[in-house]
Amino acid sequence: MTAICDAGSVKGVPRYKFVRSIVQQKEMIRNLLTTPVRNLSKVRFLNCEASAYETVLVEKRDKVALIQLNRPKALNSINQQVIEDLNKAVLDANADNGIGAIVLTGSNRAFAAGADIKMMEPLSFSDTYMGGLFNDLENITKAKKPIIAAVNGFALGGGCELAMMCDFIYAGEKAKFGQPEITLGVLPGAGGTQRLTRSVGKSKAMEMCLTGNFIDAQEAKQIGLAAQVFPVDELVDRAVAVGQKIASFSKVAVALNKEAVNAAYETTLQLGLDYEKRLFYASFATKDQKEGMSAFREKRKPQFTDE
Ligand code: CO8
Repeated sequence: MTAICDAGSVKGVPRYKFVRSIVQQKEMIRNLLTTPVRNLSKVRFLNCEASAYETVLVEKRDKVALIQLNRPKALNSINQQVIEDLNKAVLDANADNGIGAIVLTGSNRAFAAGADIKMMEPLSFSDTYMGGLFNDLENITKAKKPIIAAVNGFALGGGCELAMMCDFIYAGEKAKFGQPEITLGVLPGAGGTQRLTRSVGKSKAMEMCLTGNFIDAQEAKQIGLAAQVFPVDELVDRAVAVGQKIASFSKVAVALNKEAVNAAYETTLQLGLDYEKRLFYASFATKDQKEGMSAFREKRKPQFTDE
């Protein structure tokens, strides 16, 4: 640890990047040794680059990219490597014309148990502030293609925040959501005080942030945090099936819908309604609008070309 702290004094290089390299090298080796070969053999990697990611697995299931956080020994806690891998995986899927939706999941035990506490422990204010700790995680919200979070197990702290960055959440029956940062002497730093409040209202968000208490899947659904609850073993398949349904629609229409719903978070009702109307009018400039409406009139299935 002394070496790690000394390394942090190198001018212009945030200390967490040194912590990251040492902790993650160990983690990589552990993952390599513990990942069951039978699981890897089922996985078809996008771009055939199995080594492209250290901490996520990417599987292409027809028109859906299934991205799985894969840091099992640390319950998928999020460090810089996870963020880099996740961003790249989402970016690749977003750029792949054969993909229409993305499902983000973890393991049955943990979607993600938060930011990596061991990596954060030695950091100073200037390390985090000047280094922009975790800023890059927000990049996944720039994807035009929808991202469904399929949450089994723990989604805590940054894990809950990551799930909320996705477009909607499906929960496995045993999922647990929480913002336990208060118990560590900090606060949510990636949307837990903002997205959660907009999602479930002030009273529940405040209770979760101030107590650190977890809520279960049923409560998450009841308060509107999760859209649906599924049995643990069915969750990913159900999320992928919904992803396939979304992927069967015009990609342009899907992206316009996503953009319009997200605008509701950012603006007043009247400005949001005006924005929605402009996007609605813009959809009439697409070939897919003509195709969708003529297919309805001709009583046939539409053939969207994403134009
Ligand atoms: N960071 C690092 N390691 C972790 C984390 C974490 N967040 N969570 C679990 N682990 C590790 C444990 O240290 C343990 O490792 P080891 O075997 O080497 O000791 C291993 O995962 C298994 O964990 P447990 O033995 O504790 O498993 P349990 O089943 O007993 O408990 C819990 C599971 C309840 C999930 C427990 O591990 C726990 O409370 N974890 C911490 C949860 C938490 O406080 N999360 C919030 C972190 S702070 C945060 O997220 C700030 C967000 C700011 C922005 C983030 C953007 C990404």
